[in-house]
Amino acid sequence: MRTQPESGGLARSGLTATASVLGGRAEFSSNHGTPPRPPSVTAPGYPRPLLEAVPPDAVRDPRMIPEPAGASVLALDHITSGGSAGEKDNERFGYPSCMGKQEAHGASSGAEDRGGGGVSLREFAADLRAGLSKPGQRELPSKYFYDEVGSALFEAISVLPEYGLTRADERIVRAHADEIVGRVPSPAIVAELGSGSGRKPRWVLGSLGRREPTVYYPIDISPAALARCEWELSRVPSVRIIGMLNPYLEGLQEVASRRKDGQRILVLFLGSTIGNFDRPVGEQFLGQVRSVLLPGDALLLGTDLEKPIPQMLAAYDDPIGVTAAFNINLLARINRQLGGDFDLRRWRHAVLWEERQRRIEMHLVSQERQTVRIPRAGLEVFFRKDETIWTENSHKYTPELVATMAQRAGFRCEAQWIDEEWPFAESLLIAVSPDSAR
Ligand code: AVI
Repeated sequence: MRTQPESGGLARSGLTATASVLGGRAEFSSNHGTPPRPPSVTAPGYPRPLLEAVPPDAVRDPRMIPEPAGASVLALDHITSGGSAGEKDNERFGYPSCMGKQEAHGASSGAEDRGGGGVSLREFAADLRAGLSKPGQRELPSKYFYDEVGSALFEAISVLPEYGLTRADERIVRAHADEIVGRVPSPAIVAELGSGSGRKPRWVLGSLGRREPTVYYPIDISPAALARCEWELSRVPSVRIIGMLNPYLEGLQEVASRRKDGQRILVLFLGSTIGNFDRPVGEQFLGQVRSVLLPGDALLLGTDLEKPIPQMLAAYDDPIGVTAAFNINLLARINRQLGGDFDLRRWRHAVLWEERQRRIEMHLVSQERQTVRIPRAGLEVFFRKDETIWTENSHKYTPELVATMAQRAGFRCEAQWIDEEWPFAESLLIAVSPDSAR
């Protein structure tokens, strides 16, 4: 593991060499059939889908969307909810996560119909209508990957030999927890955007707990994810856990409002979740996080780095098909929750490296002409052969780009650690005052 914590500066990583290897056009990889035509992000070229529009009222009619069995609202004393209005702009881009936490950006809280992972079925239906009726490239927000099945599949992805991201993230945090904590002034409280499995924050919390009694606020809109996180971390000495059932920014605001005089906040945003945002939205999000913090507060940001294209493609198209199942489960979820009749065997998973945006894209390819009905979303959609539904972006970074983004958002990069086995960066960003940022 390469360590580059240089106080007040960014040590060179040597990883820039990797970037030059990544020349050339977008590449496709699929173990599940012939590669699809590269989908176009900027130049549509597909005819408008055949779509039966449904009067908006029909969608609002609660009778159209029955309550699912076992709606996922857990009653946990120690989980607090500040209610939710929604980060509609950001939410449009489908904030991702590994535990349904991308729903943290706009899903309404309360006793609404839920489809698992805290998602409202009305919202799901509305997002389907918007994404599948898009002229040109159709798309679905990646936040809908994470129902119970999708979250389990993501857990499986995270242990695949081809997908080193999660292990690298954890390795760095584990190896450098003391150093990370040592760079955050005392006393500090910790807020995590997304509650994950609890494996990664454990090391930081352990280290903080040895320094001083501390409070950890995981922020997630999935009660199940918060409950699991709390269970995983309940034995870390001197750490009190208070789950925040909120969208990320609302939760963070709530945490900030609870801080006592002199306390610092350490925000954890791990797992390269930021890579699933569109780049400008990711940067904007960092700025929003900064606006909730005070100068001197810290953000530990995990970002997956560029690596040779075949390695990146394999990470999202593993030979045993777990990622394919993860992708196709999105259609299965539509069938389960909204009564869709997607024939899953007529779809295949496809992955490409988009050179200009420097991101992996995941798509679902229609293997033949077909019409799909989704009654509870009021949709009937015709798909041409080889037409794709764009389901996810996973942007990749260079260490320098992370530092630049951070700077534009009002942070300075205090230190960066890079895993050598799987290029991945953990960057400790310190909020600077607007004056010193100029
Ligand atoms: C959650 N997120 C950072 C993952 C990623 O790598 O972009 C989601 C994922 N999609 C396919 N495999 C993993």
